[in-house]
Amino acid sequence: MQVEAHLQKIIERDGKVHLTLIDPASQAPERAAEIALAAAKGGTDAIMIGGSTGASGTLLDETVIKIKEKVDVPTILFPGSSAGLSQYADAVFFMSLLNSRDIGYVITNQVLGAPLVYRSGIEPISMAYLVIEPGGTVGWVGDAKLIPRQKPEIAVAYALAGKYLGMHYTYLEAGSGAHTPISPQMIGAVKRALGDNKLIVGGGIRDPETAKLCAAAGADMIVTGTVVEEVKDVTAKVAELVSAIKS
Ligand code: 1GP
Repeated sequence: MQVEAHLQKIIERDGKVHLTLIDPASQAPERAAEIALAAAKGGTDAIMIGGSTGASGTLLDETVIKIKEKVDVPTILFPGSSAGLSQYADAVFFMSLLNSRDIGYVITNQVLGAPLVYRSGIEPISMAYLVIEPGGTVGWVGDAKLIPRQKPEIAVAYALAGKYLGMHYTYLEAGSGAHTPISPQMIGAVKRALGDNKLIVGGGIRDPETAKLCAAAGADMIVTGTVVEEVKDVTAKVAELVSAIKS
């Protein structure tokens, strides 16, 4: 499956993409697969699998395998380090945390992981990953020099640097469970600078209104994780989010 081309087609057809993030550390693989199936029934376009802590090894492999048994939508790894790779996924967001102070998150983990990506045939999708205030766990783990919420121009400068380095996607991350998502002003400024390059936005998006606001501001893809893991009726919640961003 060519995942990047597949997502591009969805953008051409629907305007926007919805991604469901599942953290293997949050539940057993069987439950992760149930959530993924329910999200797919609600209309999500792909399942992202990963997390900042504990999403590796057998637990990660089993989570990917179980999810793939249940759903047809693509599975995309969202690794917190080179340990976040699994040969069973369709693709990986091959990302560099550009505003990290730790060279490990900028390039060393990528060097360690690249041979596995090469051997396994997982599709790498190049991505500039930018952590914005408040940043949450990923900001702390990734030693990010957090981009201030009210400074879109700094996010624009990073996004342009990523684009000029050849990255296809830019991800504005507020941190999983953030109390405030990325501001529409920052999303709009970054999308204007990126042009055709794809913009993903996530962190703290819990309801259709916020998802719609982020999509209308210029996000090509919206990620929701926490809300999907917490809610009882996953299919209904995802359907609400999907219809809000695609309408
Ligand atoms: C985290 O952006 C993602 O990496 C999703 O965030 O868990 O807050 O939806 P939430």
